[in-house]
Amino acid sequence: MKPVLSDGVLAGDRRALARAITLIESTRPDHRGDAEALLADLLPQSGNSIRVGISGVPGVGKSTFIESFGLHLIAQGHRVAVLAVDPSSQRTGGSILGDKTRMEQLARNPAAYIRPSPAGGTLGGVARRTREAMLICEAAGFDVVLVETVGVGQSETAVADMVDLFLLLLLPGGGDELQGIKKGIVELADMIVVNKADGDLAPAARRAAAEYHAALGFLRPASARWKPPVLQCSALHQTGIDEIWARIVAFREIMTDSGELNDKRALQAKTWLWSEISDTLLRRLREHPAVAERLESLENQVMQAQISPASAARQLLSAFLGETVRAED
Ligand SMILES: Nc1nc2c(ncn2[C@@H]2O[C@H](COP(=O)(O)OP(=O)(O)OP(=O)(O)O)[C@@H](O)[C@H]2O)c(=O)[nH]1
Ligand SMILES: [Mg+2]
Repeated sequence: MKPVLSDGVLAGDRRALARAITLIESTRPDHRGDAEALLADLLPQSGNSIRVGISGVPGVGKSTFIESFGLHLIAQGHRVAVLAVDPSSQRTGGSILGDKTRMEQLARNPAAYIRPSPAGGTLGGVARRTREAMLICEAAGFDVVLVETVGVGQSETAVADMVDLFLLLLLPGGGDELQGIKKGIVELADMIVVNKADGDLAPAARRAAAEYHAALGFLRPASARWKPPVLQCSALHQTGIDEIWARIVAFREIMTDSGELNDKRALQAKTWLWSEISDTLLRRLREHPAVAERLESLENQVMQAQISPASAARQLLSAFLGETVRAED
């Protein structure tokens, strides 16, 4: 049976959209087949958006920024979906929902769709469900997808791996360490925005922007055609927002014309394929009775240096595959 759900999604029906995302987020094994059929239906209609990742430490103003930025885009006729990757979220309904007070207007706007991070699970699982939700939102006609993540390390890499442009929000003043930004995150950014450039904080924001501009000069940009700019804004007072969007549009134009955007998405899809394979293999391996039986004891022996990790791995793989895995394999 062809899932009619996909028709509802394609027609832009919000309830169908919500149900579709609930289906792909389901961890019930018997839902997975329906979810894959739905995605197969929708995949040809996906991809027509600009995908923007937004990250920054707690309190930098991500929610406030998404509210201002989203409303600015909607005023220009865009339709904006907001998703999140936050595997640490224990809060019911994930992080964004509890945030709806900060995104009050956006949450009420018919041209916006806000979906909290899928609750629980590994980063890999949460990232997969967010990627799939992104495709569904695109099929439903959202032409801008914002993927938020809180600046806690690994999740930024996962988000950078699923978006066209990764935007890092920074606080006025202080270097990376002072701001609690993990090593390597600045390198992921296609655009840096110093938020809270208003009132008493304006001079500090200018200084921070100049410092980051200088620091980026030492990094080799990911693309020869795009040097990550350092901008300033006030999410609270809605200043600098239009400039940020103008740069994102410019980025998309340059990257599309050169073919780099296509290449990037193709590579991301390939990476996604391999993470699906390794996630499934690892899960099956752990669940395999002959492996499960020996796992704990071998782990302990490795930890106590009684057996080498390589040899323990071979024993577990042999148990899993039902054939001997030799050192030279
Ligand atoms: N002065 C000023 N304050 C801001 C600005 N943007 C956000 N804030 C304030 O900073 C605080 C944190 O803002 P949020 O938008 O909740 O920050 P967040 O990054 O979403 O925080 P988490 O959800 O905890 O990760 C709030 O008190 C905001 O009002 C800004 O542009 N200027
Ligand atoms: Mg927030």
